[in-house]
Amino acid sequence: MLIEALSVFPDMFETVISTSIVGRARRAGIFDFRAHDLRDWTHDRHRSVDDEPYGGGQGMLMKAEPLIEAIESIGAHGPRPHVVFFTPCGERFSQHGAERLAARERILFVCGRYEGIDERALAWGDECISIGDYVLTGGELAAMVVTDAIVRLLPGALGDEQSAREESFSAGRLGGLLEYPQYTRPASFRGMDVPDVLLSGDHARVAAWRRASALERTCRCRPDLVDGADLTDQERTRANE
Ligand code: 6GU
Repeated sequence: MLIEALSVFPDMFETVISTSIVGRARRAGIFDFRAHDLRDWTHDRHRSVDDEPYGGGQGMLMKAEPLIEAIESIGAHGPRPHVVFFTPCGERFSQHGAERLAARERILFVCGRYEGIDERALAWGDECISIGDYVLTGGELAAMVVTDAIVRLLPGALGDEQSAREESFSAGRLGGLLEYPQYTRPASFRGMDVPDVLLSGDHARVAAWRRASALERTCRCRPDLVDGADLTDQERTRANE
């Protein structure tokens, strides 16, 4: 997979793309990443990428021409990229969205800055993504969040193929519940003890405790997820108490 970013701050991506699991996956050839400087597609002396909004109002907008020229010229070689605009007006990103994007051969992330993007440029995109209900100064961090979520799903990116599937939000073993609480050594620390059941060696009891804990935690922290979770009748009853 090839992931590219179009940005006025192309250097922002370097650390994320070369560190830890994402960095290892890149060095292993599981994906490649290229950042493009939007100013390379400007033609004026000041290399301007923004201008004032028609109709008035505060702040500056990203101009359509450099964006469109850049998208066309980046896409002119190789497979057609799936073009994603990052803007707070996009559809909210989710694990399902990560799974969808992870199946693409080539993705171009277009990172918005300033107060917004000239609406006409959006026609050159396949979708708009927001990473949540808060406002960032630009789409670069959002693009890195999405890159991280995608890369760890690519075959071979994680040491253990299972680990991408069994955690929070995946449709796997936990059926859309949050992950259960976990502990490692020591068993006792500053008066805080690991639950006895986890030390019991009784795998069925451990599994039952984890399932009940995942349900309890989901009810407490993310009640919005409970409706869509895959629960037994008994769990559904308990969740509604
Ligand atoms: Cl994609 N961009 C900006 N500027 N702010 C955001 C966002 C994106 N997603 C959430 N907030």
